[in-house]
Amino acid sequence: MPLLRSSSTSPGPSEKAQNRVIWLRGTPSLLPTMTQRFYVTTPIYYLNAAPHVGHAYSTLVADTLARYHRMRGHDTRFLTGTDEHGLKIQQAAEKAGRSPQAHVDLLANEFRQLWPKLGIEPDDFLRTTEERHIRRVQDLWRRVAANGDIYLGHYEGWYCVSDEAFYTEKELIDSINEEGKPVKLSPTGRPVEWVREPGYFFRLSRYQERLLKFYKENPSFVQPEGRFNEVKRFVEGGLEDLNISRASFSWGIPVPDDPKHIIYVWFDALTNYWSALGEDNDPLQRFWPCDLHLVGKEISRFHAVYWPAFLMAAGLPPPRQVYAHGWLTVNGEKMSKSANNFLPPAPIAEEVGADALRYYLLRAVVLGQDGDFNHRDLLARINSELGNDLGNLLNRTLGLCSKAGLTEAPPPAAGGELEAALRAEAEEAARKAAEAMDAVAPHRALDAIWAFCRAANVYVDKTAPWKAQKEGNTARLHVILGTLLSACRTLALLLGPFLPQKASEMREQLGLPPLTTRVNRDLWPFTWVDYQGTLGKAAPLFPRLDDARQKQILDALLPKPTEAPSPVGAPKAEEAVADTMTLPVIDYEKFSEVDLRVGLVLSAERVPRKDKLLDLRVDVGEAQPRRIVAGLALSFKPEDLVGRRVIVVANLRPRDFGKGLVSHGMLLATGPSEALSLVSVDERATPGSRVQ
Ligand code: ME8
Repeated sequence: MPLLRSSSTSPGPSEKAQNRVIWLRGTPSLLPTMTQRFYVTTPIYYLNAAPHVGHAYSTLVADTLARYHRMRGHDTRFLTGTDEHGLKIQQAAEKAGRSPQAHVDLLANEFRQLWPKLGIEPDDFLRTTEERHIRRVQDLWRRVAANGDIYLGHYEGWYCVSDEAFYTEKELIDSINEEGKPVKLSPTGRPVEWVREPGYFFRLSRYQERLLKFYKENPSFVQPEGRFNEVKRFVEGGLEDLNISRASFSWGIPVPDDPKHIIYVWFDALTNYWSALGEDNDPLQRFWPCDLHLVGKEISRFHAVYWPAFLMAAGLPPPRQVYAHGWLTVNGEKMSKSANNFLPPAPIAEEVGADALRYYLLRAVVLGQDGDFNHRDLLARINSELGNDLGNLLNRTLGLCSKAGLTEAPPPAAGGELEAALRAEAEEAARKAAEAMDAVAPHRALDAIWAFCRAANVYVDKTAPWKAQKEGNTARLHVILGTLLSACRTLALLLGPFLPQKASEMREQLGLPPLTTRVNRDLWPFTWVDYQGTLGKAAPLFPRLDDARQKQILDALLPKPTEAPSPVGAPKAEEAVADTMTLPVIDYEKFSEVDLRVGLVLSAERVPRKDKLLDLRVDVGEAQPRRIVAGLALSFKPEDLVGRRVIVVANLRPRDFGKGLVSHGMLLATGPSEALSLVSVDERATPGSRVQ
């Protein structure tokens, strides 16, 4: 849970943040006169590629949290931006035939202009090539150097340009390149190179104890907990001094007083969270230390180890929390160049609306875990959850009001048990959603809000207002419609952070003025309020997407493979006969990561226009048989395979052969593709049992 902090005084520019903050946990109404602050950041994105749905995800979660805290009356700041220095950017610019500055100017705009299209409204957008940032990076460097924590040395070791990270030998992965030669890769699977150059070092080794003490004193510093354990293990394993400059290229911020060196891109980038708050006397300094750095899981070490250590060395307080979220795949596949599936978010928002995209990402992905962006699931949720549950509720309510001849909300009335129960549901939803948002769990908040939305729909069915109308029971009809209007008003408030556009459309239809937030005024609907006012004009909130429209959307949005996929699900023939002696020796741990299972082939069919492929259904002990597409057709007739027990690689990433043909596993086989032998087991083996 992030910690909220309060200040009873309005901060003077020269006050030291550490002296005036009081930290509070959880919902804050205990100290209503105190201003609570919330400062949230996203990673600043590299400009070597266009923004995709992964970038949108982090930024969207931060935006939703910021909107929630603003509604709670907290003094809120939300920062995002772009990471524009380093060798990776210099190389990308060279490849594009532009100067690095022209290159970053062009790409930074793509990011900046994207956010409003997704309803994302950062308070600040920082570019690391801006003067205000450069000055503060050099300032931080000087502070760390003045503390005796920077020295000039000589670096010799592994560097990964894609990760912009130095690695020790033991962190690297042994692999084989396309020519079959052994190579070393970074822990993220990218190429590394041996670097030898003079460089400045940060005395990270001095900070092991202080970091461990800090972690102990701040038990929720990194979330989720599993990531925190990884960070702790890394620090407990011993810390080496960190190279924090480069001398072999020039696209970066010069080291103060030694411009032959440029500052290492991570020292530069991490400082954005602090540099965006201006100089020491800037009123924005009240936001330091930051409450929440929201990042992808792959960069938790930079944020949870190096960044607090740099800050400690500079005499500044470390951030309050780092939340490392999981990675998104697209229709079950990792985003990659070859799959051509780096999904740009703007076209999705154009097709289905920004709020539908926001809802999908926030509800369908459990923050902290890996998740999948699935186009069909997106459309299904728009129709069922947004259209049927939410849109219809508002539409039915306003429709019933209009039938009853109401242009104003009826006067408040207590009603009976059903009304009391719905009011209780609303208050419970508000409480649970606030708790979830305080714990950085937007998906849980939406679960709670939807439970209330469904309860309101059930209330309509149970109270059957059309009956009251038919019977001429106006008093009862007014109680029901008044309750429903109040429920819709509550939903419009609860959904404000998640669906900002639709929430304000809901308010408009209900005849409510636009919501304006103010520091120290809590607008969260913890208590039920009877809606009173003049009703607005009804219009469908999420019009139903019929089959034809869904097809049109899918045609527009589904990634198109750029290259013909290789025709087999099983390994290529030449790989299958490769001499294993050329492969590196691996530990049992590594082998045990491959989930081999006994499978029973239930059906097999040829694939039209793919003469090597067979489309199989294989029982691997799960609730449903798996679809496995394998390159077996030149060696087997489909009917020969049915009933055979085979060995399935069950945890291989799904592979998309195009046109909806997705393989969820691979069969072990050997031989050239026209004379394959399948690896099989005898009939005693139960489908689904592990092979090890
Ligand atoms: O690492 N799923 O920048 P970057 C979810 N400049 N989130 C994803 C994602 C995916 N598949 N792919 C990317 C950098 N992201 C540095 C950061 S911060 C001081 C410097 C999101 O452009 C996620 O937030 O590689 C991840 O951490 C970030 O984009 C990486 O962006």
